[in-house]
Amino acid sequence: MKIRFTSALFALFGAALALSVSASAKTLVVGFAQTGAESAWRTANSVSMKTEAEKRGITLKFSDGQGKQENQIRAVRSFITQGVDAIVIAPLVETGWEPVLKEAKRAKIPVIITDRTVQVSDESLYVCFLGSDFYAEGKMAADWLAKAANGTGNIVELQGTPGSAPANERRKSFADGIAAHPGLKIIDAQSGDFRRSGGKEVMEALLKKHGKAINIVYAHNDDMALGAIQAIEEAGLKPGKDITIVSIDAIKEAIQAVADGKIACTVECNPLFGPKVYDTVAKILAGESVPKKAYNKDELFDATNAAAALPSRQY
Ligand code: GYE
Repeated sequence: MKIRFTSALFALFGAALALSVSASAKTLVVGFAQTGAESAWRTANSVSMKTEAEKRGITLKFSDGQGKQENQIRAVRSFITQGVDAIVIAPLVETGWEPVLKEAKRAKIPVIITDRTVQVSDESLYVCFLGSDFYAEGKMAADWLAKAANGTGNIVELQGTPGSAPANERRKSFADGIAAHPGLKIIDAQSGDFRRSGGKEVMEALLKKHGKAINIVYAHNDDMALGAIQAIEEAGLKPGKDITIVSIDAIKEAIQAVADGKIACTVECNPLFGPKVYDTVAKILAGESVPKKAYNKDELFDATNAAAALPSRQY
C-alpha cells in the first residue's frame, strides 16, 4: 500500500514536471538590441516592445545600446550564445552589420530588422524589415514647406545621428523635395544626434553664425526641433514667427508645439512597433512567409489638425 502510494506520487510529480517543462518550452524568448534612449520617439518604441512582450507572455531580453553600435553587436552575440528564439535589431547606423548577422544565420536564429534599415550585400542575412519610409517622410516635410514658404527662405538643417538610416534618407529626400524651388536654400547643416540637447546646442551655434539670416529650421526629429525652440527663444526670437520650423516624428509634445504655433508642421513616424514585431516573430517561427519590407503609414500634422489629434495621442 505504502509502496503503491509512493509510486503514484512519483508518477504525479513526473507528470507535473513534464507539463511545466513543455509549458516553459513554449515561452518565446526574444532578444532586442535597441539603439539607446536618445529621444521621446525611442522611449515610446522601447515601452511598446516591453509592454507588448509582457502582454503576450514573451520573455524579452532588452539591451540598451547607449548610442554605440559595438554595444548592439555585443548584445546580438550574447543573444546568439543564449540561444534565443528570435533577434530584433533597431540598427543605430546602416553599415557594419554583416559579420554578426552571419553569425545569427549560422546559429539559425531569425533576425528581424526594425525601425532603421541596414545596408548588406546579402539580403538573406535578415528575415524582414519593419519600419517607416524615411525617404517619404523627408519628402512630405519638403513639399509642405515649399508650399507654406512660397518657395523661398534660408534653411538650416538639424541632422540625426550620422550614418543612421533616418538621417541619411531624411537628408536626401528633403534636398530632392526642395530642388525644384531654387529660392529655398540650405545654408547650413549639423548633426544634433537626434537629441534635445544636441538640437539646442547646434541651434545656438547656428544662430551665432548666421543670425537673422535663418528663416527656416528643418529638424530630422522633434526632440532636436524642441531643443532648437529653446535656443531660438533664448536668443530673443519667436519660433513660428521669426523662424518656421518643420520636423519629423509627431510626438505629443511636438503636436502641442504645432497647436501652440511654434512648430509649423511635424511628419509622423510611428514608434509603436511591439504588436507588429511579435506578430511577425510568431509567423516566422510557425514557418509562414512574411513580406521582406513592411512600412507604417505615416501622416502629417500642421495647424489644421494638430489640436484635434492631441487628446488621443499615445506618445
Ligand atoms: O525619428 C528619432 C529617433 O529611427 C525613426 O530615431 C527613428 C528615429 C526617430 O531617435 O526621434
